[in-house]
Amino acid sequence: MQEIPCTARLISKYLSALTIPTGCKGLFSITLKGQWSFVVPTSSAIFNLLIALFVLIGGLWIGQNVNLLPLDASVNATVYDQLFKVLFSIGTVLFLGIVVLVVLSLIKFRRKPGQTGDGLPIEGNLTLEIFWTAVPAIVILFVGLYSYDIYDRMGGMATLPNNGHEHLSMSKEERIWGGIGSSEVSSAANKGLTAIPINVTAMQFAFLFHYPEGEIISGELHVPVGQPVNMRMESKDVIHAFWVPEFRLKQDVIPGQPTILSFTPTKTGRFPIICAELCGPYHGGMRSTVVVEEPENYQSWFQKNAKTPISET
Ligand SMILES: [Cu+2]
Repeated sequence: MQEIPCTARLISKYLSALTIPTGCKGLFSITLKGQWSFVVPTSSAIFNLLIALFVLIGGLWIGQNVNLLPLDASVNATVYDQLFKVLFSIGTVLFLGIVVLVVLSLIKFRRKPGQTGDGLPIEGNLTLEIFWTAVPAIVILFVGLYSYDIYDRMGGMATLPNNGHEHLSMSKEERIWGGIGSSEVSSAANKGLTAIPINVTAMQFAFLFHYPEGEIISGELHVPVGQPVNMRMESKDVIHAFWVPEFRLKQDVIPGQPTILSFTPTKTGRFPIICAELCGPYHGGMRSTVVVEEPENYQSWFQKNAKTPISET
């Protein structure tokens, strides 16, 4: 006879301790280590309702109160976080629901002592099939529509005027792809704020930031807090991606197809810029820093570095 592993024997010992007292239809009692026990009404609608409520409220509470994201440091971070909270809540409710169902089924439908026959020959359940088709369909449709709405609010669907880059001689035929935050730039323009234009060049394995207004080329991105920044990004070689987790922004940087990324930083600090597209052997080291400063500090950095002749390579 094959030897049963220790863990399996231990689990079976614990499960065999869960007994249904004779004469207690619809009840089962759990006795652990013979020290304490409790009785649960398994068939009761109230019990099922309580479990469903626990899963729903518990999942929603975790989704709304457990924060897995880093500091939010840009205008659209708060918009993104709303979507994340909704997705995390849905995910937690589903996860808890599945785990609770599996654990309850393990206890309720376990093999009883002396049971040697096969299980019931169940051939399908139309109600159940309609239920488990409809629920995911509704959830996915809601997530899709809500994500689209958030992307739209971030300015992802806005038309791409050549904000702040008028000085660049771009042909009319040139297509610019993917722009997040364009609406921020236009709403800032209405308030009399001008977006700072920055050209980003990505290459294996670095980001270069070019400030056309001061002819500055920097390996570090410096921006003032509270002012919109409009970046036009292009790659010299392969596809890279500009990602700042604290800004909740990620945009591909593609060779031959400029992409636009706009944002307004809301908190000062140094945040990591990470390449988020596998771009070669040193992809993991392709990092830079965005330094968000008070406007006066930014101005002094800008004045110090402006028009410094740096030879482009
Ligand atoms: Cu890269």
